[in-house]
Amino acid sequence: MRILVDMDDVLADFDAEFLKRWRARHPEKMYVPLEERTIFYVKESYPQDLQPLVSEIYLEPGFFREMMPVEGGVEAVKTMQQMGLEIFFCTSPLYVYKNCVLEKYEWVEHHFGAEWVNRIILTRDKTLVKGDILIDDKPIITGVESTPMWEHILYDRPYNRDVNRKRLTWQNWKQVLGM
Ligand code: U2P
Ligand code: MG
Repeated sequence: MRILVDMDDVLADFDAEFLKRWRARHPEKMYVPLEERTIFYVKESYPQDLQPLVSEIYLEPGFFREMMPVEGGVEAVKTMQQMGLEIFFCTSPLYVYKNCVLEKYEWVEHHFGAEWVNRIILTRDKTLVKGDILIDDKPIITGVESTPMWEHILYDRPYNRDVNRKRLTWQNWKQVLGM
């Protein structure tokens, strides 16, 4: 059984890192609390005039490296591996990839250990990757393969709750996967 695990907002807390930086830098400006997010992309969740300031934050050096782990995620992935499951990280770099690509590798090395860097699959098209399950917070995942080999199980987030699909968190993954 091969499990593909997404990184941003599944293992690394992109939304929390963004909100922390946004509120510190622009305390006078509006913000969208995580529970009120209905749109996957943080940039699209903000009014158009603020969008350049939003992307400025997640494009800056250190953003991807300094994200906190999502609670329970590192432990869950290591437990899965100990149970004999084959784990790969399956993550998409930003289109503006300069800091993000290097820092995703650094993040995995720091939070999982150097040997786990071998398990990173970095791709803009996850439908091309072979696996049994893809755990990902993105509501709809599309690419050149119209029928990917994996089953998409949602990592539960406020902005994907309108999608009717099996979902889990790092608190209930064993029950959901029947393990
Ligand atoms: O857009 C490419 C990838 O960057 C992460 N991302 C980007 C913008 C945003 O608002 N939220 C977000 O998570 C996602 O990376 P992944 O979850 O694949 O690791 C998105 O696919
Ligand atoms: Mg994600």
